[in-house]
Amino acid sequence: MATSSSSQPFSTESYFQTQKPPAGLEEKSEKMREFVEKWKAVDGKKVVLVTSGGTTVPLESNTVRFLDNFSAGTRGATSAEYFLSQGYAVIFLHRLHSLRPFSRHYSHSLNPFLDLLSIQDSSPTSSSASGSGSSSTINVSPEYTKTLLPILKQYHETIKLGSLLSIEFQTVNDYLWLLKSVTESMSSLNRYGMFYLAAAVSDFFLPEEKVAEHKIQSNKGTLSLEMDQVPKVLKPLVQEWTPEGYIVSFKLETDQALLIPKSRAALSRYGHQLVIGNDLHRRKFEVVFVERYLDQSSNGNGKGKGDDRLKGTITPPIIESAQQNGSDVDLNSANAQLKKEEYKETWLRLDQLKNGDTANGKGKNGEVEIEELIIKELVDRHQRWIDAKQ
Ligand code: 9Z3
Repeated sequence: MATSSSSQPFSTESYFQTQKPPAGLEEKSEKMREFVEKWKAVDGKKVVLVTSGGTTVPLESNTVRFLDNFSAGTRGATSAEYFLSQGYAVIFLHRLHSLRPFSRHYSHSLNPFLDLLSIQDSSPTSSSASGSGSSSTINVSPEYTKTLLPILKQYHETIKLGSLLSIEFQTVNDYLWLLKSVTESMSSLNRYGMFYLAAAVSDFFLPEEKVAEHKIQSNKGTLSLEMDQVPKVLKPLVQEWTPEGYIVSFKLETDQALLIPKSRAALSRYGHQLVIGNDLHRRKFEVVFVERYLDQSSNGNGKGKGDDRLKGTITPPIIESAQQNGSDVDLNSANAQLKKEEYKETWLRLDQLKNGDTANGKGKNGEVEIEELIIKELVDRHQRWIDAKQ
């Protein structure tokens, strides 16, 4: 299974030239295109792409084994609900079988839906579900009605409006093709499109020519794998596929000290609007928004100080060319330019969860979720992004 690493790393372009599109791509793309067109026709309607869940990397084409990325899909499913309640139309691009908006409240492990129900024996005249022999009605137990009702209402409202489109992926290849396709459709929304990239995307993959056809046999002893790097599609996404979109990526770290530097590096590298940093163990009650803007004098993209300043979206050209061409760069002018560059960090916390609570629970009493705070902040920023163009 060991493969040679002598080949060039994949660029985004060479990736899409060499790796086959997944089955069903056309059909899913068409659905996403239609959804975007429908909502584009509604004046002022904002559309968000929420990506959610982990991507797999199959080790065999008749897949028995695969590598996975950690994510239950909680962040994405929860956020999608809050975007809907803020009036957005939502494309929910998610890992097959991961959590989904609304039904996530009653996942089989956390809150099995059968536990909500009770059986009531009915008189022969009442309209009821028929069981074996006797006639019974199934009710939601009164103690659960209060929490279920608002969820059910929002769910029905969403169905009625048609404001949620769910599309599934499984492998990192599915994800990349679908992301490219939906981004192309959404680019026509200009600033009314937001990208909320919460899926946990593999950094490594096995190109199809290196994938074993059949189940890898264990009788050879150890298994060595050498994987190729997944191309950084965020760069063309920001700079070519949808230059006007409001783009939010997530940075996941397990070492808290790396969160801000890595988030800043991502902003500087891709030039998008916002990175949300989260630590694996603290992600349910603490995240950090990292943004970048250039001051007025740096390269023309900033708009002065104060609340109305436009967040910078441009990597200083001198750094950009240094990144592309190696290190041949005038360090003095690069430094001068970087000094004018500013980053801003904003921490969002569910304070009540700070002491001693497990990182895997929701807010106390199931009431407060950090995604509610995140989405409120984002809706604000997105509106400012739209207004800044006018
Ligand atoms: C995230 O960081 C998400 O917040 C989580 C959510 C995956 C932690 P859950 O679904 O977890 O609620 O269980 N997503 C992005 C992870 C990622 O792959 N980021 C890349 C990186 O960190 C950049 S795109 O390098």
